[in-house]
Amino acid sequence: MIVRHLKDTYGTDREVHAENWISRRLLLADDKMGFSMHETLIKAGTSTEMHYMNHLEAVYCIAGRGEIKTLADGKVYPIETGTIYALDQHDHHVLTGFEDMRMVCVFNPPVTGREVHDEHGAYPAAAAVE
Ligand code: 9YT
Repeated sequence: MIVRHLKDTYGTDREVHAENWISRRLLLADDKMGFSMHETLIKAGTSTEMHYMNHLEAVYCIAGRGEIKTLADGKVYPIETGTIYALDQHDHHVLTGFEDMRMVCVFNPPVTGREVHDEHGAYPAAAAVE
């Protein structure tokens, strides 16, 4: 069994800092669960364009407020504590935090922990498969 705490990621290579967010990777590919699970802090006042062409991602908001816009159709969905969104169509989107938002993110296939967003706001496929 694997037992970890969020604080075990602080200051380690499981904590990834980007301009608009901090991702703390609780479970990664080498944990062999078939998915990865992260807690991501979206910083207040930021908007981030993302397009995970190689992954499915579900995102559950446990604190804060914001919105997500799907770029294919221009629809905007409010996000508050208790909202989940699932990018089941690899949806190209923009995520905006009105406040700091704490999000629990699950990726299938799992990320390895080494990925950074490319110019499309995606993580590469090759690095995701171990
Ligand atoms: C919500 C979202 O997709 N933020 C970008 C970071 C990503 N969730 C990650 O790597 O944890």
